[in-house]
Amino acid sequence: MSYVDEVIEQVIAKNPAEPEFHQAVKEVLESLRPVVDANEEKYRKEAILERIVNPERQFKFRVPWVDDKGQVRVNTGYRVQFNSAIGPYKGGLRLHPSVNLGIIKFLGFEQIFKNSLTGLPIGGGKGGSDFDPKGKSDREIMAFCQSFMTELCKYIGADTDVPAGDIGTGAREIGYMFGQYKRIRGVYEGVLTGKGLSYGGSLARTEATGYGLLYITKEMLKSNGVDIAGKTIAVSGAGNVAIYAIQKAQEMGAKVVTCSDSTGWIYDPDGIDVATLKDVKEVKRARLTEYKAARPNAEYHEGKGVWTVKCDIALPCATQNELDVEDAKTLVANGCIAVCEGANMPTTLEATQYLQDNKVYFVPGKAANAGGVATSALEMSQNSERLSWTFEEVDSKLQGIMVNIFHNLDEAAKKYGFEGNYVVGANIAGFEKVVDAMLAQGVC
Ligand code: NDP
Ligand code: 2IT
Repeated sequence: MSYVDEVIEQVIAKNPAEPEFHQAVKEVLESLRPVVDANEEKYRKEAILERIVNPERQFKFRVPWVDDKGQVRVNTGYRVQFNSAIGPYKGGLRLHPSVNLGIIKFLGFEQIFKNSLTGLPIGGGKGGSDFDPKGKSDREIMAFCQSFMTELCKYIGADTDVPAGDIGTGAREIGYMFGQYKRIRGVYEGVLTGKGLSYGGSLARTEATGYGLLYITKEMLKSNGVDIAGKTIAVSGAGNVAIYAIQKAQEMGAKVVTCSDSTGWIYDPDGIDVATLKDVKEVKRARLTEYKAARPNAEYHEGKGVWTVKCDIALPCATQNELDVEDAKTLVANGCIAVCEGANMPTTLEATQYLQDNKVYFVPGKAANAGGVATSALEMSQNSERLSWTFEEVDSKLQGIMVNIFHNLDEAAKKYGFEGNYVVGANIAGFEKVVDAMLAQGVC
């Protein structure tokens, strides 16, 4: 049996009931075959694949907090410190009822290669909790965040592990967590990114994931002779990534006609109105029915359906496995030419294969959404030098990073004979740097 197949089998046997983690490992290891085959003897002796699929460390802890009725509630907190070969662990905190160890491990595993692709010195990690922020009062959110950080603060630090936002964790939650970290540890340091601008946050971090997604999408299309201006785009999600992806796509002259949340989706034939969307989601924290109420020309539909809308480009920006093979077939039948992942692993393995077989340009999340963590690393740099850069400075560095990521993965794909396969390109380009650092650092 090949080394790759052996390790995939081991991962499944040793981590039962973690299907998302299995999926992420399969996607990465399958596409590393050309590199692994070329170095099989050395990698086997050094157990490179076994080391890369096993987190360096993982924490699971109790998070008790008191709700507004005086009732004690208990959630589970996680932090997985996956790989520190190229820098301190870096990755977000997800707050969503679906969170479990397998989900955090899939996200942490992806983060290793994503962070490597940015070219910046950050290792891979991820954390979160099964806490559901929906419908909670500000005081309840603060109570949860303080309790969560009371335990988490033992394992993190500006030079060891630097968490950030993800689903359900935005500026409000980061603020409460930062306050609690400072109070317990007694140090004012860049231990979290995505902070508010008044206490060490970076300009353009809020926009970075969505903007970065559009910078790489535009560069990828350009290199294939396609202009993004004038294209129709379907976006899923209505959170941090989706909102700023829509904004930048419109600035580039494309028309975005959809967005969605966990209960329904919007089709707006006039193009999504970003100011209305921000008001509904960032200010009122309401459902998309409020968007429809403010925009009578728009349609609101319950459930899932964004991928049924005819589009040239699809940008999934909500959550994992939200675009399956049936959706992929519909997109292809409707003439979609590109899918670029704003979310982490939003496309199933079968759907990815179908899209690639049908010559749809496909940029995987670990490359396409790397602008968020890259800008987090820029926030860490600013915190270390105790300076703040201008919006333009950060944004221009972000553009440079995203363009660079595209060319690195394009070249890695070509080098191994997989021209145009950006999944293979991203995984190989991300992996090579991490392995080089792991080999140099000996058995650890
Ligand atoms: P937010 O919490 O801001 O928004 C998430 C959006 O996706 C919301 O519209 C939410 O709907 C929807 N959503 C979440 N879970 C589900 C679900 N199970 N089914 C249907 N819809 C769902 O998160 P972000 O925008 O930050 O994150 C979106 C994706 O991007 C995630 O995969 C995240 O890991 C990834 N990502 C985020 C980065 C960042 O910097 N924030 C960086 C790189 C990747 P509702 O409002 O109803 O909950
Ligand atoms: O998935 C991701 O890359 C993030 N949620 C952002 C991580 C970060 O450290 O900014």
